[in-house]
Amino acid sequence: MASTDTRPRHAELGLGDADVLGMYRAMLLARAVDERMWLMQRAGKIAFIISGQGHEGAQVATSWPMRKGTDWMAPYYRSIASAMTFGMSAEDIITAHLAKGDDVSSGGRQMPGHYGGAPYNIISLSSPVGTQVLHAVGIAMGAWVRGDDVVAMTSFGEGTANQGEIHEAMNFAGVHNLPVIFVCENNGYAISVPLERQVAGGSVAARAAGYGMPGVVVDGGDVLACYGAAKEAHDRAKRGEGPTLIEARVVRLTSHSSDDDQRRYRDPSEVEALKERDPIPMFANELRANGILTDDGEETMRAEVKAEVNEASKRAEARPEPTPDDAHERVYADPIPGGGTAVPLAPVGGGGQ
Ligand SMILES: Cc1ncc(C[n+]2csc(CCOP(=O)(O)OP(=O)(O)O)c2C)c(N)n1
Ligand SMILES: [Mg+2]
Repeated sequence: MASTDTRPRHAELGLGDADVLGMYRAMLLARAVDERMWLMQRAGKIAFIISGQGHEGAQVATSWPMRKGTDWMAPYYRSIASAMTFGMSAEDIITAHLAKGDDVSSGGRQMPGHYGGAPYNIISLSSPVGTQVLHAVGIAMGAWVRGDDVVAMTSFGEGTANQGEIHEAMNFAGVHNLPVIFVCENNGYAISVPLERQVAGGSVAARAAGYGMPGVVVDGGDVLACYGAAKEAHDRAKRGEGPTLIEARVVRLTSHSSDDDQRRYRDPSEVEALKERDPIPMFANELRANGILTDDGEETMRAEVKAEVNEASKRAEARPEPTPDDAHERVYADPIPGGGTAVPLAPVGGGGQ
């Protein structure tokens, strides 16, 4: 039966005007940080960039129900907006990309795009795709054993969904009814390989039935649809009803990373058409249609975001570089496993055989 509720969609979902404006601002901020880091990469300050542009709507919306300080996130390399929604600041993100010595993710040890931060309950990720999905299930299992009220959320691409450990993780979470939210951000490509060459059947969410959990497909450009699916998944997990798999169909607006050129494997018309599904103007249009976002409001918000990114990059660049003396810190729990003595690093370019 058709809904007789005449309230705007966000109100039906229990969100106020300030919430949706906050979500829109979070998307703008993530995009602005992302764009700034491309410039810094081109200027030789950042080694490489692996962008979240086009994924922001799904990321902000699916992270929005997560409780800061209680829940846990195991993100992936495109999770810039997820990590920022869950607590990382613009300065944290840029500092990590610059590999500064006091970066919250790893003190300059990790590669760009390897989001994480102990103060935020965001675990550090490994470069082999999909390992974070097992970690999220482990966190949920640990919480269940301890009786803690914790929900773990993890994100990954549709190409990664074909890794063996994703099957293991989802099956285990289904068998043990664990409080996990699996968010597959399906952008249609795994680097240069299109969806039809990676996912048999065309849908990742359809696999959920085999793992005894609900599988939901949402339009990643529809922020409120993504939020609704995530809120329901979060509520289910908290009620002890187990995991959910959300497949958000998003667009990858950039090349896979700053190391490739998507014009080599995507038709120009396809790249041009992506803009139609950019979640930022899509959400802005919806907020405007409901009278929530005005021209003045948007202008102010964009100016604030720009100032925040300027300030964040200035502060991040001024932070100290890591030093050779602390190269062994933050690598092992003990400075040297077994309590040995640190071997001084050879000076760069010095000697050799
Ligand atoms: C185990 C493993 N295999 C291959 C790679 C190289 N690799 C990095 S990203 C990527 C594509 C993953 O595609 P998808 O999961 O769809 O995520 P997307 O980048 O599209 O968001 C690949 C193959 C890797 N990092 N780890
Ligand atoms: Mg992909």
